[in-house]
Amino acid sequence: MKILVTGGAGFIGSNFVRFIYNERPDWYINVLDSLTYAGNTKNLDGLEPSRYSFIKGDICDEATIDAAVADCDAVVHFAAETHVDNSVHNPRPFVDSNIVGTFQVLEAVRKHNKRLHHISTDEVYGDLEPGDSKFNEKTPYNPSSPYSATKAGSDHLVQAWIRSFEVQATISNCSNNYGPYQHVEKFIPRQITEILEGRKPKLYGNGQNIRDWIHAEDHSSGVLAILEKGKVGETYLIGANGEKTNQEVVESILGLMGKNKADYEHVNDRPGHDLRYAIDSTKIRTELGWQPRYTDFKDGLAQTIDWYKQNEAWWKPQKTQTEAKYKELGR
Ligand code: NAD
Ligand code: TDX
Repeated sequence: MKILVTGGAGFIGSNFVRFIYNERPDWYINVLDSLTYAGNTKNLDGLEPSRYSFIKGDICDEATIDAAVADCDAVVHFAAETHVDNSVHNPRPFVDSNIVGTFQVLEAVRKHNKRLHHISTDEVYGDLEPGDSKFNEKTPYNPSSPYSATKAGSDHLVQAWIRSFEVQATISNCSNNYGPYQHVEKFIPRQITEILEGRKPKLYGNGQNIRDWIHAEDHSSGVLAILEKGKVGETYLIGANGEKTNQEVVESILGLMGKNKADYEHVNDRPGHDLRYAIDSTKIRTELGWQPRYTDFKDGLAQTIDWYKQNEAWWKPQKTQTEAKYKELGR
């Protein structure tokens, strides 16, 4: 089995590559990544060239993606612009990579008749009020940000290519991931590294927004289950029952890092900030027998904090520029 992983130098993509490398020793992995600010080849250090190769290239480039898809058995498509705040500030790259890029991936798998798994997000469903039922595979799409609208657009393209051209594709929509190798622009790594640099964690608005946290390794095992056992044409939601308010997460990080739990500050809210996400993952659990390994969020969080403590050389180069961008936004 030779798989092509788009976006494999990013946070979840690289986690998936390492997961497959360990779990499926007879598979060959080819990564295609354009190395935006979010991609880093260091995320893939240590993989044997006999089992892995890397192409620096853009999924929007027809010739590049066509050649890479022709040369594999299956594609797992992670490549995307992923940060909601960036999408509110400058939406264009989101339309390019998430919509046009996914279109090019679909055209290539259609032409070469290859299996595709498309990685999406729970944000395509919009947000929930605290008492609402969790998202499931039948929840109507209702995206709110340029990020989630372009991810929703990419899902619709995949669904259309399945129906119109019988492309052999599956889709997964996962909740908020955390773990090693996540860019310091994202919530959890930002707060850990703020504390490590002697500053206070920063909560948007009142801190009562709820996210449903899953460890990136559990997301990877869910994707592998779908790739091997999923039914073509189907969508699967991946989640680990990890709902927490942002305030609870910041308090946990402060506590685990030996700080006063109240030692955070409130900053300007994100425009259009979604209130709550929550995943009902019954389908993947019952139909594919998948279950998460990290069932205790605090254990996973402690492991993640340790990783950032031990890998300052990995995150330091991104930190100053990231905080300068936040300063411009007043966050
Ligand atoms: P990330 O921003 O860390 O990584 C994205 C990767 O894609 C980077 O390596 C980047 O260089 C690459 N990339 C971007 N545009 C590209 C292009 N045009 N051509 C080739 N490569 C390109 O993102 P992530 O958090 O690892 O997310 C990966 C996927 O998972 C995305 O599709 C995202 O929507 C989805 N997802 C993320 C989360 C989350 O919590 N982070 C949750 C659910 C779903
Ligand atoms: O400094 C911060 N303070 C803060 O309170 C940051 C960076 C974020 N937040 C809040 C905003 C959100 O309510 O924390 C929550 C999580 O924020 P992000 O890490 O930006 O994630 P989110 O907007 O929820 O989107 C993430 O999960 C779904 C990923 O970035 C997406 O790619 C994925 O699809």
